[in-house]
Amino acid sequence: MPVKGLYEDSYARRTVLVGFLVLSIGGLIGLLQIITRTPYWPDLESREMYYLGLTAHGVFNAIVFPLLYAVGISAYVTPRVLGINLNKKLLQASLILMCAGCILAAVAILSGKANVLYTFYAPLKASPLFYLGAALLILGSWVFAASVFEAYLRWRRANPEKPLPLTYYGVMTTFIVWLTATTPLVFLVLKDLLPMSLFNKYVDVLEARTYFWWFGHALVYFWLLPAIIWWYYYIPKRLGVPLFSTKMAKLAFALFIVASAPVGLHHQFTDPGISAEYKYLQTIITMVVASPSMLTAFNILATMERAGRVRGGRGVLGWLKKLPWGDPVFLGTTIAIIIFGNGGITGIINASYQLNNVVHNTSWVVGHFHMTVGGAVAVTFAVSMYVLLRELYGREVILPRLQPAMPLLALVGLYTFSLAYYAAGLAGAPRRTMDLTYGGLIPDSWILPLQVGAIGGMIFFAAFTIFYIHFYGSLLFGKKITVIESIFSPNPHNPHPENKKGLLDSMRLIIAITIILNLLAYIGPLYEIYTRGTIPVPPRTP
Ligand code: HAS
Repeated sequence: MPVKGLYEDSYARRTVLVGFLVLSIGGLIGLLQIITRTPYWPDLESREMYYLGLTAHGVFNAIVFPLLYAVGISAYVTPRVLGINLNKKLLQASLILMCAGCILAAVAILSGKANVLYTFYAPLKASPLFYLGAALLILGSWVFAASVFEAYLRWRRANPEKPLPLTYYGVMTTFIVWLTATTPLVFLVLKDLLPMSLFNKYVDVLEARTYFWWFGHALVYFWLLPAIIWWYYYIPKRLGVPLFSTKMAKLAFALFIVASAPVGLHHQFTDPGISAEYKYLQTIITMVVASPSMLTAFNILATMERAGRVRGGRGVLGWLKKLPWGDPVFLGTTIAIIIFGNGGITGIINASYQLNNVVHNTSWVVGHFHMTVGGAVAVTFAVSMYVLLRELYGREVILPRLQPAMPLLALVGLYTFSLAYYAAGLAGAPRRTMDLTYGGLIPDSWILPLQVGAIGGMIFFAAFTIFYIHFYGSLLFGKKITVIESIFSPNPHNPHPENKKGLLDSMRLIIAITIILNLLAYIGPLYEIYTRGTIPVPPRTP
């Protein structure tokens, strides 16, 4: 194996560390927020601080953290899975650009000059530093993506007939989805948002929102994909059985590539000015992009069942008892998948044109995305660190007996939070509002669910407090160890058996379908917006 130098490892160590550092700040702000917005609970933040905090919470937790984890882990697995190194110069350039981007955006947000929330809807205006920071962050990630694609091409040239290893198929998927997602965003930032911020350029709200959501929904799959890579890799490996179907897993990844982006209009059901036909078309594509998650659930469950039966489990559910529930990483990974089940199903409800009118802009949506990105994604990333702290940082994890408490509390906390927030949302409680009492006019039906939700949020915070005791504690005080064999090292037991290269290995075909589907989905709405004539409005500083 030509795994030498391993600059990838030091790259991964830095990006993952900064990612989790940023998450710890964003998470702490989340705690202040939930207490502040709960009716008749103390205000821990002023009005300005609330929106500053909400922006920081969203940008840190949902943009910076998943991006840094994704680039770090992808760098780490490349030499182990493909047996070749990433281009060091590209990695260095990407690190510098992303660091500069993070610093600029953080300065703009924390100084209160970018209270525009993580969706930065026009005509809300932030300091140019914020948009510049976002642009540099994305540029850095593009340079990283270039290193991934370049490594893939080198590997493909050397192995023209081999099927692409599933884990790398997942890495490629992650960065193709990221490129598809960020292209319309970069266009929006350069064409409208930066000029709006620098020169007070007037901006058309609907046009800007349409480009934003073209990016915005593909973004959520970019968060999810590294978690799915972990599920597909870790579960069969831990259980000592092959994945139920590698082809099905590749099909799931391919569907994520083609259908992640052309679905943004399901965030704009209530926006006037886009015809219902286009919204229906994107609703259908939304159902297509929901299917790979269901394929994944089936594939993982079938793998677990196979392992349980191999270990002697009998009957309809007897195999469940044979699984290694005492292993906190296995337990946590499974809990993340269970949480995703709930978050995913509410996503299907959101995506229904009619039902969306009931839940849009309510606390229901907050419940949905905490189950998906807070649960499936953040919990998976965190429990994966119980393995990677050893491998990446060479530290034994401290307080091992406390490890299962983290995913278990996350499960209880997130279910309590989200079910309560669903209930409040169905009763009409809005999201992104600091004072929900409305001077005493608050409906009774909101009060209890919002208070129960806050208790759930605090339990979830406790789960991550335990994680950070492990994370920072192990880095500082964990016993130094040398892990010789990575969990991603090739081994005699192949968790993803596959002999022949198939149609799904044709990245060119998949990329061509992706481009065609995106054009089909967006030519209509954009043509409608431009032929009707845009209505630019002046920017507003929040
Ligand atoms: Fe979403 C809003 C639709 C998935 C994140 N979503 C959001 C927002 C975020 C977000 C952050 O259609 C808010 C944006 C904002 O600020 O305005 N979402 C969907 C759909 C899916 C979906 C159809 N979302 C995600 C994922 C996210 C995420 C993943 C982050 C990672 N979402 C919407 C819509 C809105 C929306 C509308 C706009 C709402 C509005 O009006 O504003 C699908 O991809 C979901 C498919 C998944 C499934 C679940 C499959 C089941 C699994 C496990 C089952 C477990 C079992 C138990 C069986 C159908 C994987 C296992 C047992 C064992 C023992 C192992």
